[in-house]
Amino acid sequence: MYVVVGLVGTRLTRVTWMLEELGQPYDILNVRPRSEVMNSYNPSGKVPALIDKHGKRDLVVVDSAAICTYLADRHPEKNMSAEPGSAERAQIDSFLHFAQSELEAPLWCKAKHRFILPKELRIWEIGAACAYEFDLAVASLEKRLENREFAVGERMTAADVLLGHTGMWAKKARFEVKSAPVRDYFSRMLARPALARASAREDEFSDRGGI
Ligand SMILES: N[C@@H](CCC(=O)N[C@@H](CS)C(=O)NCC(=O)O)C(=O)O
Repeated sequence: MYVVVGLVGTRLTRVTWMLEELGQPYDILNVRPRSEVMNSYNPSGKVPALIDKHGKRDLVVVDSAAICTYLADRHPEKNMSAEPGSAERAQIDSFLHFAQSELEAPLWCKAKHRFILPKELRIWEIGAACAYEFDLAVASLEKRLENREFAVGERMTAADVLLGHTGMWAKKARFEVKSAPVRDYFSRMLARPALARASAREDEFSDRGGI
């Protein structure tokens, strides 16, 4: 049994989406970043964390990409990752890192300067630089996807969850996606029934985050 800890409507959705794709039952403990409960699961106080209650002791995993990789590895029969050391695994991991360090980074940078940082540290004009970097990342993604349906292979993997969620974030934050193939890819990912189920579960909570 899994418990997803953190605020719904944030990167936590990557974890609920992944669990829905894997068909695994889970509970959600809806707590705000940097709250006492969140700090007890993640030293940075950031959301999300996953508690895996399968063993003798609870295992806590933090960082959304690591959680998605862990879940894919725990359920290899669902084929959402690949054997460590294989070419496919290297590609999946590469997309997971790309999603965070290139595609997500400008979205997060802008969000920090709008809502997160202490007011005196916020730079309003950062938005233009973030949009510029996001355009570069989208152009790279278009090349990397080569018009495939999924990021790697013929099926949905953890990489698609991370990329798809970041596409959803870009839409909410009104970043323009200046690539038709990438827009189509995001649309396909956001139409996944598993994401709709994850959103419905999260809708049970009124306290939501913005991304
Ligand atoms: N690398 C982490 C980043 C987690 C993160 O920054 N989460 C945001 C919400 S989506 C958060 O907790 N922000 C609160 C803060 O930075 O104070 C992950 O992917 O899980």
